[in-house]
Amino acid sequence: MRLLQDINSPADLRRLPIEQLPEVAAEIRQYILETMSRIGGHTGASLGAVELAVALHYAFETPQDRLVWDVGHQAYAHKILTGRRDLLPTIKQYGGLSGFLKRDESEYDTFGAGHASTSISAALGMAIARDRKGEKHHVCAIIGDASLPGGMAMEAINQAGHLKTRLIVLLNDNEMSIAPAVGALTGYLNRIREAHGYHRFKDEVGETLLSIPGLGERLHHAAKTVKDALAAAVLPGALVNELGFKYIGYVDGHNPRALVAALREAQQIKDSPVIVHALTVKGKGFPSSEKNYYAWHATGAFDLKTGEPIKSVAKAPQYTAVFGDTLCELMEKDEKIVALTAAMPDGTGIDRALVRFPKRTFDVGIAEQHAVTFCAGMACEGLKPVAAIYSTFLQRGFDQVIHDVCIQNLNVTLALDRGGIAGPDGPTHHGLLDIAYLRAQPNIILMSPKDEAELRDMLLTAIEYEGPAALRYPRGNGVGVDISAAPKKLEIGKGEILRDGGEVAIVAYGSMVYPSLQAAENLAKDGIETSVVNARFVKPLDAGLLLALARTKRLIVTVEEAYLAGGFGSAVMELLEENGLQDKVRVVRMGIPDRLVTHGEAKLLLAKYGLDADGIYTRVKESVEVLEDRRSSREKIRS
Ligand SMILES: Cc1ncc(C[n+]2csc(CCOP(=O)(O)OP(=O)(O)O)c2C)c(N)n1
Repeated sequence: MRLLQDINSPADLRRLPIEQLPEVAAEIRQYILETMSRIGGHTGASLGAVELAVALHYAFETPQDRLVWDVGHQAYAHKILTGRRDLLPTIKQYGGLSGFLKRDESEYDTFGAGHASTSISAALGMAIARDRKGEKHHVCAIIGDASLPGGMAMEAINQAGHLKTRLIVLLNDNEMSIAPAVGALTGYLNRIREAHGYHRFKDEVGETLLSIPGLGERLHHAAKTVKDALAAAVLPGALVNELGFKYIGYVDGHNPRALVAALREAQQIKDSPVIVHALTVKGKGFPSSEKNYYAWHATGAFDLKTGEPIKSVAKAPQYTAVFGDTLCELMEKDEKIVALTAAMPDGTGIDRALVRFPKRTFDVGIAEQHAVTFCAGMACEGLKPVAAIYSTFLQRGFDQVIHDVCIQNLNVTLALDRGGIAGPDGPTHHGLLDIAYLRAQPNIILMSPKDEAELRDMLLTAIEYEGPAALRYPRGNGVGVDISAAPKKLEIGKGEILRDGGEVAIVAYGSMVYPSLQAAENLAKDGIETSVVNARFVKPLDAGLLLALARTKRLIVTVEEAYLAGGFGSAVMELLEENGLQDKVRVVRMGIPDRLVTHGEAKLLLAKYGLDADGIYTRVKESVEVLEDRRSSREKIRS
């Protein structure tokens, strides 16, 4: 780290001659590789954006000039250059750097991110604020080619072009999302690349024509008119100019000097927004990641020499894999089932269906809102769509779930992966809100399996249910139960009693069932007998079962891996209140309080909120003790 060791802020970088930027980039790349090989992270995405970060901080006067990164997963070089170099080894770990951008982590992180396609909207807002305040600095949004077609980015481009605001958009075009980028706009960007080849050819022909004595000028002019018409059909002009943007490109996104020149040219454009189109290679600079950039978008730890992942031995299959395989099994039997992912084929397990049923499986790109309404349309015509979307990303499709699916009571299945604490990706990625944001919606049923076998049953139940259905399951491995039985339909709104006895009932939802059983065993050792109920459904609740518990137990403890506000426990309390039983039984709700949950290992975070066997044991024990104290005080008063 000859140069990097002295770069503690972008101002230090800007003191270097431009010739040294490639060396700085090489040092950053090596540092990212060495660090990621030990701890894992968004390796490929960040390797692809090293020169972009170097050129941006060189060409712009940051932090006065505002850089607004989209998603933020590719911004490791930006973090290294902005005073966080030595903290990189803590990234995504509890108490360490965030894996994304965070306003309170650095003044250089002008806008928090994690979800895609927000940068142009935010940057446009900042540019408008700058203009209103009479300030002069630049605002530059950085966005990937797969995030550009996201609805929000398109809406922002539409407004920016209309307002003619001074704004720079740097397009980081590596032809990749996590999987290969999809969609017509991707095809358009590819055509720009091809057309540039044509442009060079055109210039060469023009030179030759000009050199013909006497006729050259006229021939050149005629040729230019015809070819410009042709060019307009394919070149950026067709889209970009019509929307009021200027276009600079394309630029080699791994050549800092070329990038700095393009950005400086963009800074001169005062009367409209401008797109700088940089071509990059995801995973740049490491043979394994360049070859297999799909798998290298984000990685675990790996061998720095061979690129081979350092794998931990998994005991049970991941929920995602069980979901993907079960879906294929069901698609085999029922031609009406169609499957969908929004740019996350691997992450959701839809990759299997994409291979086996390519005509019935869709990757719509980063377009969750469209994904939901697209499913609604298919359901109107009798298909049975299954949309596999992370809990956190379905937040994007909130209104679409209400307006297009639930109000019309359409047969759409929402399979929410990463329901619960997502771990190292942190607050933007935790799936802690889905119960609250879905429970109030009309017609929908909501469920969550206790293990991977029940996930199979619930998927079938959701698909066969004639109306909207959502199931949520956590990130990571199942609990290791036998999954060889064929999926069976569950009775809607029925929970199951797993353990019976005592004056206390623990009613657990989804991922919290097994820890509750474990807690019950430990409590029994202390002489506290508890019933344990697997709720299965939060909507409709098993009213019969819950009301019976309320009438017979002294304490009900609800446990969920979700925000308490609007969650499962709230639903139980509402049920008791509706039936006048709220004073009959003491209810303790366990879940996530109204607080931001940081990033870190999921196990650690769950323990922090008492959502593991030990935490449940302790909470139940304390609650029982409180009840005992009250009982003995009452008895004292009576005697
Ligand atoms: C709304 C939303 N959906 C899905 C994702 C998951 N995701 C993270 S990065 C990414 C791909 C982004 O591709 P691109 O913008 O081209 O950047 P690159 O990683 O190629 O640099 C996706 C789909 C997300 N962050 N936000």
